[in-house]
Amino acid sequence: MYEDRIRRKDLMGKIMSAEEAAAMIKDGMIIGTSGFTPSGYPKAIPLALAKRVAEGEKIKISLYTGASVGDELDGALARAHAVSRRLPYQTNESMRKAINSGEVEYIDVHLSHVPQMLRYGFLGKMDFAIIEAVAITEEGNIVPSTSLGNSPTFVKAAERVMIEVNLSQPLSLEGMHDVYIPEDPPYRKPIPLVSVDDRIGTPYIECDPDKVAAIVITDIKDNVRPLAPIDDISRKISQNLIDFLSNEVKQGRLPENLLPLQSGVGSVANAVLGGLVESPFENLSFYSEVIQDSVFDLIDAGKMTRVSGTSITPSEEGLKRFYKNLDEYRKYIVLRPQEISNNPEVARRLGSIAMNTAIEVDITGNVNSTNISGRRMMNGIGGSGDFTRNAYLSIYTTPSVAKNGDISCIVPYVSHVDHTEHDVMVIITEFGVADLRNLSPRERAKVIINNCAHHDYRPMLMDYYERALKQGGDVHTPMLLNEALSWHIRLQETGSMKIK
Ligand code: 0RQ
Repeated sequence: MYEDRIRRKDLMGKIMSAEEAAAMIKDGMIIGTSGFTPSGYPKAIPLALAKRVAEGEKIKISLYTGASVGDELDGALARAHAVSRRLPYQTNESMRKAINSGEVEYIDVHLSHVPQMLRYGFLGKMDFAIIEAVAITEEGNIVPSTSLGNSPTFVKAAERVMIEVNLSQPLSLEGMHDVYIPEDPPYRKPIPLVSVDDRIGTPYIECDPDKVAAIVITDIKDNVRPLAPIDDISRKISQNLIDFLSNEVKQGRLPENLLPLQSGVGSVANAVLGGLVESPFENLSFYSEVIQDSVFDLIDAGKMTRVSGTSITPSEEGLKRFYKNLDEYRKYIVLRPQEISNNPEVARRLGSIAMNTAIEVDITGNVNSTNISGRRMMNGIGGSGDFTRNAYLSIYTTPSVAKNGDISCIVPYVSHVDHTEHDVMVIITEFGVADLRNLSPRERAKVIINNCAHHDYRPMLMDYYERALKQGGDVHTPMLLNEALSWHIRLQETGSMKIK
């Protein structure tokens, strides 16, 4: 059954149960795993580890991954209280709870930084890398599954490696990956990638067979997440985006097939990208990290011809479709390590159009993508910052309000800053587009309030803005220090940002 997947025969002796492999993991260890979104992450060993800890053994690990991972890893370990430190991104309910309660120290970091931070020695010495694979080559190298994430550097940096060979992952994923690890300064060279579909590395992760501590055979499927159905608001945001991009083409600021697109994670991002199926654009390319259902829609519609990412992140339906048509999709898709998919040098060179989602935006264009009311961690910055600062065009989309209108997503001042006004070029809500390029903070405020805010909040925002200008003294940035966070305080005290 698995013989054709473990082609280096002297590694057969390393095959063991998930329980035996998990028994090697001790308290205080630093563990790095494959996985980027609930895709291509190890499942059997983490579940076995969580069981041991739930049964009473005292183990707390530092858990490093590519990005978010499935419940078998983040959820099971968080519920077993087996994690003391976590980076760089998560979307799991149980992990989120452990982070916000202070049980887990969470380091919310740009995704492209993680591998080099590990190699530079800032993240400690990694004890084990646990990598999901579809196969092991004759040389002992690892053929990854549905994501690449940080796996190449984790395998290189870890003392030992555990491999989960997952029989549910089709062998035909082999050949889709392109693994390239840059040298570190002062020896780093330009990354030789000038086009979305360039291949610059190997189709496997290099691995010294002597480092392999365990091979576990499993068939647990990727626990992919459902995407919310596309609603009217997302549809309007998508239409506003398409109108904006069409005008950019008309003005000669973008070619007719645009520039390589990057799209964030989540239902809004998927819906916004999906809207391009109905757009006039042809021959689109995608240089991003997550490949969601909408990318398959665009490929199927003949609209998108080149796709580069670090992870296949579909819904359950999308995953079935991906597996069914894998031989076709392979012609279009390259999976890269996140250090390359999210690389600032490459994003700047290719001229990315970065489209990410905000939790809230303020009237001068600062964006909060991570902390609800400044304190409660939602997911993390993920790759949004990697792209935003380095893109040709950086766009943030958000519905104008959240929680049935009790929260305005356009606020006087953001309660946490992930992307500063210097990095954010365009804001889009269901009401319209604020193009902030070449605008001063006073000009930005008027455009954001008038074009993007919900009607219920526009007068309040305008009132704040006008009083900020009138406060006396020198005012470059319209801000009232004693009111900047007053909307969040009102929300906390009354359950709504509206004045009752
Ligand atoms: O709450 O879950 O209770 O319903 O936040 O909001 O509108 O469903 O949007 O799923 O697209 O997520 C920014 C979190 C948006 C995501 C964020 C509440 C809202 C809802 C989710 P419920 P929506 P999405 C590439 C790029 C950062 C990382 C990133 C994200 C929930 O896109 O994590 O971009 N981005 N990575 O009700 C309080 C507000 C709110 C609010 C929304 N102002 N206040 N709650 N919500 N606005 C990917 C990777 O790097 C892997």
